[in-house]
Amino acid sequence: MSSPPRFFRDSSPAGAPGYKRSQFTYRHLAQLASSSSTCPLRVVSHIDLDCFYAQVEMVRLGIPEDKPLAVQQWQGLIAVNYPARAFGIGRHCTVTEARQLCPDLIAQHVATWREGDENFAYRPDAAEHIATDKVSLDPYRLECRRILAVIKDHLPARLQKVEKASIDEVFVDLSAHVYEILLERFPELARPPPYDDPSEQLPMPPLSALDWQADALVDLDSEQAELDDPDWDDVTILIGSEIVRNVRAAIKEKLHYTCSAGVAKNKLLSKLGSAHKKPNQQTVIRNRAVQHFLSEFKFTKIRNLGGKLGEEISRVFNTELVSELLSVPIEQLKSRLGDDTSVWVYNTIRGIDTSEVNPRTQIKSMLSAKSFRPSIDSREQATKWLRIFAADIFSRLVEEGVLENKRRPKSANLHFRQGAAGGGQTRSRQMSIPQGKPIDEEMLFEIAKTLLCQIAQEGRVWPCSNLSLSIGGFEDGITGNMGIGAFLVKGPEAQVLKATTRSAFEPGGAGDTVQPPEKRRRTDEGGIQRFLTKREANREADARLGSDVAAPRGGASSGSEHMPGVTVRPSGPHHQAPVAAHLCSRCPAGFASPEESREHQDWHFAKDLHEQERVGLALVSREPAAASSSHTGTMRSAAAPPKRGVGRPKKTERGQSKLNFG
Ligand code: DCP
Ligand code: MG
Repeated sequence: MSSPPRFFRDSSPAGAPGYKRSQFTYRHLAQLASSSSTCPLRVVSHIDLDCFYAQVEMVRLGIPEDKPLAVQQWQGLIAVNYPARAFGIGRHCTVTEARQLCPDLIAQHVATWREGDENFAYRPDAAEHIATDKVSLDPYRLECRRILAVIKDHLPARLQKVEKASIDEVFVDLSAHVYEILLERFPELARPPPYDDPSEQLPMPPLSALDWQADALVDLDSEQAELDDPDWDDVTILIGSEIVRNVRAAIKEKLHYTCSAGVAKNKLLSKLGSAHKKPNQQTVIRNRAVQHFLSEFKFTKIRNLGGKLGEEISRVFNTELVSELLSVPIEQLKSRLGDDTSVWVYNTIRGIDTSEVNPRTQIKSMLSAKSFRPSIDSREQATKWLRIFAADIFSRLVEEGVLENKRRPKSANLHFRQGAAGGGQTRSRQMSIPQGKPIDEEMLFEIAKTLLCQIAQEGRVWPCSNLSLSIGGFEDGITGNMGIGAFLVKGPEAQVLKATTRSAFEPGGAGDTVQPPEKRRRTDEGGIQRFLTKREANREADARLGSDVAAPRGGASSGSEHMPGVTVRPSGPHHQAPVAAHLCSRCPAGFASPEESREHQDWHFAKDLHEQERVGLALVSREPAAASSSHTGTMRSAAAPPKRGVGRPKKTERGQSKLNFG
């Protein structure tokens, strides 16, 4: 890849009089080396798997490439391979319609979790079990990871900038890598600029023709510029396209998947490029071709203009075409869209995008959800789903590096849609995730149950048509792991630590969306003494559990059996029959008031910490629950127009809207 192709000649000597000079300078070259997002020589690629879920199923089942296959979710289709598309089958079709179009269609249902089962599985009867199954995207997420690994393996580690944009697409900023290859091929570029002045123009590239091999090269308008000599931006994009071709070949060779790619100067253009010619092709948009390429588009096809913003622009300016919007002066855009949005739109339709390729996939929140048709009407049923949600989210947290404390969420939220399917009111409760102990699946399950318990306490909440657990407020590099030692510190320091720990466990924390102020627990007292001595109920529960045994793990011990169905209740001053209106989700205790119930939860928390210290665990060391997760929704940050009233489109992972609520 790094040996000079035969069609290169020598560069024109730098600074030599009479020679045509490049439009680029030595400063631009330095910007390329540092992957500056404003560098005009920048090279970015967007790589998108072809009919991704369908390919995963084909490879998994060993189905030949020319057989029509679609991936089914209940009665709908969520991925369709290219042979099936030739029959007119698309995601809009039902399975029945698709079979009418192509009787030989292989319709493979996605894997599902089944209520009460520990693991997801491919089940032949999944389509008939919409009420008891929840879609699992784990097989696709697993393949996504393998693909990412191949891509990263193929690029020099110190130069790579890869951003996972969704389950089947990545952006790669190739600038620094391209720079290195450029200098290998054209060592004269490594020389200092004439007069040591970085604003000096580069010599022209020494080439008569560029070999684009099998790339789809976006046309230029009319006779324009093809006659112009290639400049360094053409060369950098050519080198980028060589790298991408090799990456795609590696994915095909190692994992048997085809993908399509766009190669251009930024994310906006490369993304449009990858979709331009599918499947299994790459499209190159040279800088000189940008305007012509974009002018043929409807702007609603452009990233972040597909949503409400795009709709509003087409309504206001009565067009959907980039070519027509190009003639609208910036002042006119500003008068209708506001300053920031106008500038963003103005630049975008001209192919200007300086958003960074962000190698850290910044997940903002994770969501696991299920819609119930018919609705469910008991806490026991809901609790079974909470266990699945906890497993699902935990396995994604493991991927996010939570076990290594790389990132950690701060809050958990349970949304509960009350009423028959489609209608009703949404209730939600949020609480902080305790910062003093490692997160594990069980902790998430306990939190979810506590939140459910709070919602259920409101009374008259059943039936439930939709339930979702989400976590958010991710933070990098956590340092605040305290363990039980924090409680044993004396003096003012101890007060601070106690307060921190207790507030971290407060259900009524900052983001609590529903809880009325009077239900928030007091924060004026704390510490393990309080937890271990105060409540008779806690002692009783302690005795029941065994004094040095932390809350039980595993479905049976913390599942519906322990969800208080109002059977065994400790006796004592705090829960005299028949009141047990506030029931603990972890043990058989019941309480007369929500405050007592929350204090009891704090006791559980403190006891867990105690147990953790006792067994000397700094971190939970368990294998990722590969077989117990499902991907439903992950919000990510994305380069986007500035926020404004007209509903900035939110970047969600593709498939989310369709797959969230099995
Ligand atoms: N997906 C989904 N529901 C949607 C869109 C997508 O479940 N409404 C899932 C299935 C797809 C995967 O996400 O396989 C990737 O989405 P793409 O839009 O990239 O579509 P494909 O990869 O299937 O096809 P293409 O070849 O057009 O990229
Ligand atoms: Mg795709």
